[in-house]
Amino acid sequence: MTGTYLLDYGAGNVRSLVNAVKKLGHDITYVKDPSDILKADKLIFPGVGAFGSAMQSLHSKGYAEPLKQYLSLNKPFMGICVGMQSLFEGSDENPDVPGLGVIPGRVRLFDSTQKAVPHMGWNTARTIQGGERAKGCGLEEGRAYYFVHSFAVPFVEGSQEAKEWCLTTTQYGGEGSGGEVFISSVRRGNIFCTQFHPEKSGFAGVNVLKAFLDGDAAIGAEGDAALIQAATLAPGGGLSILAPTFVPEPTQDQFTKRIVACLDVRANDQGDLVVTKGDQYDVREQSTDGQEQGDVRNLGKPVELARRYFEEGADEITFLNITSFRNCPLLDLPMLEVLRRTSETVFVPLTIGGGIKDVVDPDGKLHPALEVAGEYFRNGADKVSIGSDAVYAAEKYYALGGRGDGTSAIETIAHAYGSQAVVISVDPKKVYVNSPADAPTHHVIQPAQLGPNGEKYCWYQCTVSGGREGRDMDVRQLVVACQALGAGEILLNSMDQDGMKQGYDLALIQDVRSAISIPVIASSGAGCADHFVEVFEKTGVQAALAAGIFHRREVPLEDVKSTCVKAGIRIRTIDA
Ligand code: 1PR
Repeated sequence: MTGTYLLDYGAGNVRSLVNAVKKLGHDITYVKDPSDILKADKLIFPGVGAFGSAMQSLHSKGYAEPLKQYLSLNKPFMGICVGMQSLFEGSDENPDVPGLGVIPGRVRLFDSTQKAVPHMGWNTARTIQGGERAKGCGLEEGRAYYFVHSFAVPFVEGSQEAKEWCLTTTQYGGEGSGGEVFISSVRRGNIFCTQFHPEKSGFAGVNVLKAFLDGDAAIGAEGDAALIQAATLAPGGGLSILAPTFVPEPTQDQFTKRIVACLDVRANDQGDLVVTKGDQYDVREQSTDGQEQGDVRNLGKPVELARRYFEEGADEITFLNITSFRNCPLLDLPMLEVLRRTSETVFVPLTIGGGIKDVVDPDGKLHPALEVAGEYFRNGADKVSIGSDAVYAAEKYYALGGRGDGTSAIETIAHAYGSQAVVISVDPKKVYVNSPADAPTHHVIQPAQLGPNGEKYCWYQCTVSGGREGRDMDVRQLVVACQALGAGEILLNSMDQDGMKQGYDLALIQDVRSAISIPVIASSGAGCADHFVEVFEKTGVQAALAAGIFHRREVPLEDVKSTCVKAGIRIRTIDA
């Protein structure tokens, strides 16, 4: 069968891409056999995870040679993220594993000394050569696209890859913060690849996919027709071509801060899955005298709310299954259906948390956390968020003298799907002390306000099971261990601030930020748009999350974004 084919090697969420393609009115067939590759009229390769495992999968499934052949025939091809990186000669991520070598150049690790790595979030893609080569690609100057990667091909002016292949560049980091310019998309002949994820880039990304699927993405521009004519297949599979002359315009860092909408989900007393919201993690209505606990608060339906937030401009959506500290058998994961349905209409990154751990089915069958996470990825999640299990993993890390043994959920999932897919959800609670000597094994700070008995100091205790149990570990110990084990991002809640609408816990966030280099999402306490400005300006955090004010329509997402823009904070403006 001819048509559009998807080259999937089972490494992550391809559901969103498939849904986007279908939504655009096209059919897509999964490559199941190497011979399918040459049957394709158009081929999409959405690489996810590590470079080495992607290349190994291509070879072990027998896809590498037909893929090279397909590319040499100059048939329409779209590579996404690792799907683009695999076309280069190799990557520092797995130095011993060669790439396909179709494009000269190597993929390098970002420098994390002055900026958070992975580069995770929205950034623009600047076309070079005055945008001529971008014609027909659906790319728009100035619009933001979603990136999530630690490795990229540096843009080196005058290099072969820059002259012959580079379509857009993107800068991550500004002057004085380790700014690096990299190749964010390539195009030559019918080969078009993006480092960013069009299927996760809202309407801007859907336009890029549409251009490719509707036919003119790679061959429309006149300039490229000339380039195609000049192309000859060089020994070693690379295309040699007459270099065009161009002067690239300076790129600028346009990396934006992310606004995340969070949906805490659980079954209510009637057994319906609802979005709920607690105050300091208590999600039940209180009687007027505060003596009795009422029903679980019901703030809406998960799929409908997620869709609303996507349309209102949320940069990411996070679902937390908050009662999954109970055993949640793999056979009965209600959030799978929520994800499946959400990914049909929501084209921004989706994170799922709660219950990412080893689970046991009623028949006694054990499913490792990696398998649980795999189910979620296949059903539309881009990241999983680990709570309680991360605390246990960190405890083990310290018990082993500061190393992992490769078995924790963090390690196994990061190894298979990449660090960027592993978020750690932290549920800390303040413990006040009179002096640092009162908590000698913990990292103690001076909070902005004194404790209830005039205490000047506090430490942040990690909890498990949705805050029900405190552990002998402070938040700094936890995040340091989780980063070392391979986590790619921290979702930093605060049990004290949750639902209180008094603003984020800035001291906590600053403390965590200073301890690690992976991105941090500030969470808990947003009560107005200015709280977002405050947390971005005072802590430099990469993302800020809120729940209650969005669910109750007290502060529209649009107001949060416009307030941040007015304050000079770079934010992805809402597109349509
Ligand atoms: O331990 O891996 O099964 O994960 C359980 C997950 O469920 C954790 O991510 C944990 O944070 C979450 N969770 C468990 N119990 C609750 C609860 O509220 N009773 N929710 C809970 C955590 C906090 C945030 C909230 C922000 C913003 N909720 O997710 O959305 O505080 O709220 P706000 O803007 O209204 O202040 P595991």
